Amino acid sequence: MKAHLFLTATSLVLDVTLAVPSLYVDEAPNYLRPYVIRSYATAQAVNVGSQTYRFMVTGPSSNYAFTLLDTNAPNSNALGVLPHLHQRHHENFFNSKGRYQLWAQKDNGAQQTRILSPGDFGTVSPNTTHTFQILDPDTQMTGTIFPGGFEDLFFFLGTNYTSSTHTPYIPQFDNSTSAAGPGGDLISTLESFDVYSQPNFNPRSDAINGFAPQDSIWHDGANDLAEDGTPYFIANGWGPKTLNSQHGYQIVAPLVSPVQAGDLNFTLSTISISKLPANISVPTWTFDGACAFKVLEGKLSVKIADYPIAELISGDVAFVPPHTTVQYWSEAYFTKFLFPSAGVNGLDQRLVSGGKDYDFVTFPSTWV
Ligand SMILES: [Cu+2]
Repeated sequence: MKAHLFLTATSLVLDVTLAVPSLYVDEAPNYLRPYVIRSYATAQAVNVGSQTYRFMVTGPSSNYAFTLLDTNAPNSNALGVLPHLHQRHHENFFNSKGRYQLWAQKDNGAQQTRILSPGDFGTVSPNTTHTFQILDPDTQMTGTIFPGGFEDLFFFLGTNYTSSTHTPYIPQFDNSTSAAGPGGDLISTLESFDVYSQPNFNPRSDAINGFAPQDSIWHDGANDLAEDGTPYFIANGWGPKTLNSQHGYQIVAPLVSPVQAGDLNFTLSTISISKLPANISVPTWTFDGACAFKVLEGKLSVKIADYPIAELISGDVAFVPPHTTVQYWSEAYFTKFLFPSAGVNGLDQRLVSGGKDYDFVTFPSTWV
């Protein structure tokens, strides 16, 4: 009799397990739901030239809130894409590893260029001409594009890529001498994807110490978020920071705030967190907008809705739909994640409101 009860209970558990999709996916779902996707998952990958694009959050998976993608590629002597602009999308470039150079120019403003090393950031609001070049063999660009759905461009241009080893990109040298991606003829047909070719843009080649023009501040002073719609760049650790001490220590470094996002209504930050001190319990959050946690360093524990706790390591992404409970904490002593968020009252904004201006990238050495 006891054995029979045990079997019944087991099959009950199995039934429940089958009814709820796993939190873990190999490709972003085609509808809005919580999920965790591992670094270098298949992620609907496509190759464009020698570049491999993986889509961790897509239009369909976020109800068109944003796209989060990783581009892994070898160093190249050529631009990674022909110069272009987007009329309706705000494109953000984060350096997850390696080095790449970014160029950006808005209207008749000065043409800016920076070489981004890990943790550096550049942002391109709508109607800003931009292009990039990959400089180091082990480079990963992490893009966040608002609103979602921009990945359709890459599905159109690229060739599907799956690999049983999940190697970041196919090991090969990039010997191209002209920009990867569509040629001038094709790129002019891409306006339905919100890509407008800018063939007259000449990327400046006069960068010294990784930047031009030479009156710029780059890795030698504070970087601010521009408020006038011009492109701007924030070197790792040199931007504004807030320390929130309400639930352990959390340092928020805003990369795009509501002012810069304008009508597109989003925020983007990095958040560096401590372990929880012994007397503090993990708060439960809910947000009005979709958001994602992409681990940059350390290990992040995330509990979303009724799913089991997920442990995220470097490069892994947890996606959280609007109005969904989420708890997060770190069992590592120092964990840092990239946090794109739809709306203007997401986690980063709330931590900033509850915190104070702070000059450092490390949290205090004693608990408050
Ligand atoms: Cu672009």
